[in-house]
Amino acid sequence: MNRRAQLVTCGLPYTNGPCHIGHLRTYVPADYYVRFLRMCGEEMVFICGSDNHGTPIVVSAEEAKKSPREISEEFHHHFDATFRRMNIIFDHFGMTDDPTNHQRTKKIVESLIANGHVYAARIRQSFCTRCGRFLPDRYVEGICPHCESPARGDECDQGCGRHLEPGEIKEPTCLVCGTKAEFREQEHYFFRLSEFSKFLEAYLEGVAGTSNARNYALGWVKEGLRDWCITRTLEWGVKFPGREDLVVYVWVDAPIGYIAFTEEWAKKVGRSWREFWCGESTVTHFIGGDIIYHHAVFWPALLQGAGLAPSAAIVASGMVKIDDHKFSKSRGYVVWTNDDYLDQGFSPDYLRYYLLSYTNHTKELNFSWKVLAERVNHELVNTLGNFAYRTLHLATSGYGGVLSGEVDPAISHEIRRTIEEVTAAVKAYEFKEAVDRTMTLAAFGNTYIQTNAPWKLEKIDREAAKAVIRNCLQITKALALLVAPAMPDAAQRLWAMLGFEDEVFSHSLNEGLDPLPESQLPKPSPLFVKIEEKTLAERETLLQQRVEEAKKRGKKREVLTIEEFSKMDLRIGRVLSAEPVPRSSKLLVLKVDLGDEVRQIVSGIAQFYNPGEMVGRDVVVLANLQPARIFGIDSNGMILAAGDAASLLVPLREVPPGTKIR
Ligand code: B3M
Ligand code: ZN
Repeated sequence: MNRRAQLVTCGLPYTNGPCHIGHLRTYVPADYYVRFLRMCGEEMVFICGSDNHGTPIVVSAEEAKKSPREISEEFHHHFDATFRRMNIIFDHFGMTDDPTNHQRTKKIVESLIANGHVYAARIRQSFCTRCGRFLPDRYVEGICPHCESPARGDECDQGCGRHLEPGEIKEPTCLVCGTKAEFREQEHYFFRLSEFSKFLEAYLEGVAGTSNARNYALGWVKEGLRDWCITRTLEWGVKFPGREDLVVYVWVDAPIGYIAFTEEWAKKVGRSWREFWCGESTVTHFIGGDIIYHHAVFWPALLQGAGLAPSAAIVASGMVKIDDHKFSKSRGYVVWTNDDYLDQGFSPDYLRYYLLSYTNHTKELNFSWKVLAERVNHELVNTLGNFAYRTLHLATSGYGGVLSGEVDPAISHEIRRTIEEVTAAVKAYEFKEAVDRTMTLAAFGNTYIQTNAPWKLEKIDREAAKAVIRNCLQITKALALLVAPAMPDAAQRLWAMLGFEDEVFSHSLNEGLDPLPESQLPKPSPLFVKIEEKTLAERETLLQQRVEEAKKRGKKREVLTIEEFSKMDLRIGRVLSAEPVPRSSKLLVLKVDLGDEVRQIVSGIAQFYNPGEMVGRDVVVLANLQPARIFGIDSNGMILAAGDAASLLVPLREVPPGTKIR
């Protein structure tokens, strides 16, 4: 067994918005991992904190008319409290803007400089003449130079996912005022990342964790690394040593937060942070799949450059979808941890179970209320809950509690095998497999109790019935311990129903094999409750409404510039002839005089107008619509009409055919 402690961290949430299911997709498995290994007897330290710096927070603070520190403190407390409600319990939850991190960042940057890994260079940077400032990172939007997708200043978030260096983005516009930005020269500091290629290749070959982290990062390193600009022109952040006008890039001081928070924790408990960051004990990072680059490329190079030990493992989770749509707060595809879930009275256990067992950790996870309800009702209620309840009910109603005697070796064998296999899965970061395997023990118990039917057996052989119940109680005990890291609340309740007065977490998994002491047991109560149809429908409706509202909002916000409007060639046309289109009840083919030419236009108005009444009419024509073939007839333009009954737009006073509409 590993006698050294293991430090586990989670990616730090930015303090500019509330906790949602996307966050939990990383934190719940990390919490499960930590709790599980603790129950295997390992010493685990679980560290996280909030990420307070960087432009997203400054932008949000400006919008909220608050200081970045104020807004950071608010969301810091929000995350701290929300994680606790979800039973994600860190040993320490710090803030990157606190003095420990300012000091630690300064020291590390100074040693990078002293070790020759940093140089100054003049670069072109986006500058907004209207706002009169440089536009770091999220202050600017434009086009990705690699894949031409719309991108943010420091990241191609909608396209290839690449990190963008300052000045790289094409067609930059200022996010605050919408003005086209220009490029201006400015002095910045660079980290010689390119010189770490060899080191990174070797490091990544050996790093533990999930293969997605290792493989993506190796690919990037092999593509070739460029030096990395580590300063920004911003007030908010950790000052670059010796420069009052520059702060370090948030992706420098945020991971250093992991060290600072270890320091803060170590101080509380009288230990040293060096134990973890100088190579003696291991560090494992749990992160979202979108920040692999930062943790598997920048971060190990920074640590190495500063003379510290690169982390032992990187565990990257797949992305979250909502109802098969890309997770998107602005488009309404989001589940807020408090408002939508916990405040509605749902147990943290259910969501934890779902997040752990929906799919492999590195795969995309789709959340739907329907699937949540199905899995809770079928697996938790019908399998695990049902088995535990039947066992405890039989034991208490027929025999008053735990019965004396030996557990069948075949049952002990099954329990031992489960513990071993689940442990192996957890250590391989296969959390779905671990939780599913745990549930197969519950299913095994159900089959066992059903086949042996102690309620019948007791009428012919009471001793044999007792033996069956004793076996079932042993399985129940093992289950309480095994499910505890996934569903702490349910496990604790089950533990109490088994007659224990202490905390299930003070016990090790292997105690699942130790016989239960003979004792009286309290009357059991159901472990889980079903999610009702009605509740499910409410949740689904709310999500749909939110998506609809977001659509409406999105439409309203789509504004055209006058230049864009004038791209439309709208003109008055006079209908010269109109004929029905063979085999179509909806279409008329019109010849329209546009002054200097006659156009053929197919129009879907046959249900509302006879060909005869169209001839001689003046109508509004969109003349530069892309030509199309409709029912085999060329159509070159569009007649404008309003509403479902196609009320034609006509000029109020007569104008000659071809007159431009402005
Ligand atoms: N604050 C959030 C993210 O990009 C970012 C993580 C920092 S981890 C050092 O997911
Ligand atoms: Zn791109």
